[in-house]
Amino acid sequence: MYVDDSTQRFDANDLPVHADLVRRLALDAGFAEAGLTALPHAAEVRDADRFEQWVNEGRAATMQYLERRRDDGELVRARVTTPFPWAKSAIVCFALYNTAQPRSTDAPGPDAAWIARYAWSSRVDADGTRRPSDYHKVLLKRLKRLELRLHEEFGEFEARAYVDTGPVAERALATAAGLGWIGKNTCLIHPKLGSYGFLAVLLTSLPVAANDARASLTPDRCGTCRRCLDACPTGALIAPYQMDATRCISYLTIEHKGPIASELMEGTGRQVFGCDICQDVCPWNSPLRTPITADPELEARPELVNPALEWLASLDEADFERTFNGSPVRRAGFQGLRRNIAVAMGNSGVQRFAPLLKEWTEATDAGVRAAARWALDKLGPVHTTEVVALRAKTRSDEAEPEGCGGSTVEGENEV
Ligand code: B12
Ligand code: SF4
Ligand code: SF4
Repeated sequence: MYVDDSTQRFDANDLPVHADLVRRLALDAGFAEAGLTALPHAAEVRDADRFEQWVNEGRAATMQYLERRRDDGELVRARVTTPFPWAKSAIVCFALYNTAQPRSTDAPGPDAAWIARYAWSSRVDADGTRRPSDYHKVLLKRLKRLELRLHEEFGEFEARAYVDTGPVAERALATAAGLGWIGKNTCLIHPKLGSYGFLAVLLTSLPVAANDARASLTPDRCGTCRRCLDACPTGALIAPYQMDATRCISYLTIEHKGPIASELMEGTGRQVFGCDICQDVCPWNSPLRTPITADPELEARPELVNPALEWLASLDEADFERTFNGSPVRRAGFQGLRRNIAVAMGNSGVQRFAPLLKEWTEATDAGVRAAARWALDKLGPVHTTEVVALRAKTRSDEAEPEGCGGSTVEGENEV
């Protein structure tokens, strides 16, 4: 939850912090890369304007936490110095999650779903058991380790650690800290590590050494490339560097509650949780260029790579909890995942899914029902009178899915 820290006062240590020390300590704490910027950073006004425009154009869909304003109308997360006026520096860390597994764009079998790469993560416990890991928890622990080391060096100072869930525009800070550039797909791309990386931010009251106050920025290396824009199946990348989240499969399959608009279901393809397409086609993530992570807490869970739709559909609520407890996939919820599976089944062209979809047309969840009806229709001729009647019902219910106006996700976010 957002906490108004504007009233907090403390005595910051005056010793300045240096970028090379921060980077060394961040790498020791388990990150692949790290950068440092003084706050407010040089592009704060420009980035705040971009953020404000994005929100004002309604691109945030139902993610209301992005639109939170102070009493004076200022957007809380447009500038990091709004909620954290005491912050003098931002340390931004990058954790690579690129594993050797295939890409979503590699030709799969027709009955395979796709779960976004970032959500596969796991670690092997001392007893040899592989367990799901959630990057929020994994990286927050590393940020805390980094903070502790900085306290050993600098004594008392104020700090806040965030991985995804704070009122902080992490990509803007990462750019300011010199970690990479924002690509036309809106992702932060590190010139050596690509964009399959999580961001983690430590805000501190430590001043930055004069020489390091402005990190050297990475130039935009997208050039004339447009692969991500051309590949996005739902037209969510409405222009270079501009994303309309209401159309993004990642939003639709993770954050959006209730029915998915029928005109977006086809484009959703086989994605049942998140979407990697605009990153998979990016040359900066080419397997020839991008290293594979050696991070023991972000290893892939083989069963989540190209999972069979039939297996996912067979999970009941208890299985869902068992399979995804401790994993980011849990955020979609059981019904949300089932809705997405129904959409993917419709897009698969595999007729043997029809009986199950028919069953789901009577589901209690409106999102699952609408998706199952749409999917049956999409699968085409199924020769029973019952299904013909159902198609007629689908058409009369077409008004039901209404863009992205479903129920609101409360609280802070995950990707
Ligand atoms: C909301 C959110 C989403 C939304 C909206 C995404 C979006 N593009 O805005 C949805 C649910 C769709 C989403 C999807 C994903 N997300 Co997300 N998401 C966030 C979250 C919580 C906030 C992002 C936000 O504020 N968006 C609003 C826009 C306006 O802000 P912004 O993207 O930061 O702003 C930059 C652009 O607008 C850009 N810009 C705007 N106009 C222009 C013009 C020009 C010329 C240029 C150069 C730039 C530019 O500059 C801004 C500042 O630098 C962040 C975490 C955080 N707290 O920041 C994670 C985060 C961005 N997500 C992340 C991830 C991993 C994903 C997914 C890959 C997950 C998946 N596989 O499904 C996809 C990627 C989709 C994509 N192409 O972006 C990572 C990104 C890491 C990276 N390397 O970039 C983050 C940082 C989380 C984390 N801690 O690691 N996400
Ligand atoms: S994540 Fe998928 S839907 Fe969203 S912009 Fe990228 S390709 Fe398009
Ligand atoms: S696919 Fe091309 S345009 Fe898109 S982010 Fe990558 S380099 Fe930039």
